[in-house]
Amino acid sequence: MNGAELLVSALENEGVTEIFGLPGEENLAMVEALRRSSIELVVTRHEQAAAFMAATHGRLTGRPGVCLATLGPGALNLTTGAAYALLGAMPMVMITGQKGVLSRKQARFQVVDIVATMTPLTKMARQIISPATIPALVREAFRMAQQERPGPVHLELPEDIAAEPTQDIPLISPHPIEMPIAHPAALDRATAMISTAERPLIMLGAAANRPRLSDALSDFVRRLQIPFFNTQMGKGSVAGGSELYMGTAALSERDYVHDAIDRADLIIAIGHDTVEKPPFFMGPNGPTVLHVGYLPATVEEVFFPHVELIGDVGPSLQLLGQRLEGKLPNAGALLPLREGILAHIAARAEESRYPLTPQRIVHDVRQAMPEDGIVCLDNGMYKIWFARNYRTHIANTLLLDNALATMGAGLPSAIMAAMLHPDRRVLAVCGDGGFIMNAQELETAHRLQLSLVVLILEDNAFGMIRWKQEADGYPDFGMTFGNPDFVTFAKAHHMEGSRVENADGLAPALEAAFAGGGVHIVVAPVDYSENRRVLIDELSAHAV
Ligand SMILES: Cc1ncc(C[n+]2csc(CCOP(=O)(O)OP(=O)(O)O)c2C)c(N)n1
Ligand SMILES: [Mg+2]
Repeated sequence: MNGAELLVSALENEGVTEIFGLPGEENLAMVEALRRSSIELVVTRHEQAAAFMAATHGRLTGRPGVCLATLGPGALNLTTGAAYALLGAMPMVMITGQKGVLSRKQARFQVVDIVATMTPLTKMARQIISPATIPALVREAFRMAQQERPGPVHLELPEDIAAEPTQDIPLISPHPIEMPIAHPAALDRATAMISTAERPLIMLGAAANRPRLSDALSDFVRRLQIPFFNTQMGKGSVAGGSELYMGTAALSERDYVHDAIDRADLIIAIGHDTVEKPPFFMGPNGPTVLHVGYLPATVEEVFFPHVELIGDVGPSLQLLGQRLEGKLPNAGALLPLREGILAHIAARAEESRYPLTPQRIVHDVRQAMPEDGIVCLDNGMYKIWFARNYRTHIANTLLLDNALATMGAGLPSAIMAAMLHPDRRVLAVCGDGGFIMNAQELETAHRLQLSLVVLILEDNAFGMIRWKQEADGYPDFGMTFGNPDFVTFAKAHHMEGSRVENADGLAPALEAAFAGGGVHIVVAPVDYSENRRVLIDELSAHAV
């Protein structure tokens, strides 16, 4: 046995079934060990995509996804994925190669200090300097990646350590760890606060989307009957309970959902993570805020909770629910605002305009997606519209990144979702800018024989920034570009492509693409004049 083989058996011991990556010569012992193992090596065409996929695996399953890259250039290509997992709290393990540490026959060729590079981007970054340390390091890496707050870790395996003969050192088995539940004193304080609130409102933040939390959270909301809204990343965390849904805070202020937020006297913020663009701004005269989280809140200028309920969120909410169920005469105080808010959001959803309006696109996508269908967004203007207008009923059915908010993650995250859920419809929604950033992964999706539809919204521009540029009063400059013919582009990748040619064309195009199976590209021209009309003009008027 050598170091690489020991590392691979330690990964098997953690239950790893696939590794995403793009190897280099420094990984060859590792690749050979993988070939002889039960773990599948899923080759991607860019390391960044491998990291996005591994992070999404962590996000959707709660178990770390694993990615692999070589030293220097390969490892550096993982860094955006590391930041994506770090800010997004997604458990991930990155493994990179390195030149030998005991002898350097190629001097400094391709050598970059990757452990130092990864240190601020991870929860832990370590070089493996002897095979003997591998079992403990791997166990520690997985424990760190998975435990709250989850995130990425990095292990560097130099090629001489990978090749070094070693005995069969015993592995360390993982065991379940139950987190402590909120203290009774904190439960008393929270109970008193919620009981006396006149206009309570629940906010579901990013951590509300942890895969294991969905049942307990949904149960809590149904028991209390307090209306709720969510942040962008908290979207879909409550199953059912849709008669209590007040909207999504896609903007920080002035949107219709803020009618409820601004009137609340208590906000029960469950799992809010301040990596997200603020769902509302706390100020001196605002509502009281109760933070419910796995970990204490981070205090910011715009978020400084008054009371905290810390501990394993599911069981803690169960205890809180027991204390409060049926004892909240004011639970529904803000509910009368619901219909008005949702009616404004749904406005013009069926408008027949071509190019299509963002509202119509969201509406037609919802029609094409079954309740359990998974929509994976890249980053662009449409993200605000999807966050605001797309209704979800099942946890983690709208994957978006409101933390690093990086372009390029839409397609890789959809590939991962399609691998994990071959029985469900999966749709990547990308702008023409973001799609091209990782378009090379179409080949990966095709090679893996996935069923997946990619919707490209075409405005020949970095639309989001163009909108901000206009909103800030700058002249229109530097944001436009040309595109390949995406239908031909699809054909060149041995897949189907279609272009939406009229206002009623999107829904049937999506339906046909899903019915056809395999990977499909659907291109829809988008009319972004609604950005200004709704998100600036209409909402400014509404705020007055
Ligand atoms: C990697 C990266 N580069 C730049 C940005 C800044 N940015 C945010 S949205 C956006 C425009 C996206 O354009 P596109 O993908 O075409 O979507 P659109 O807004 O046009 O719908 C840019 C450049 C970013 N978030 N991530
Ligand atoms: Mg665009």
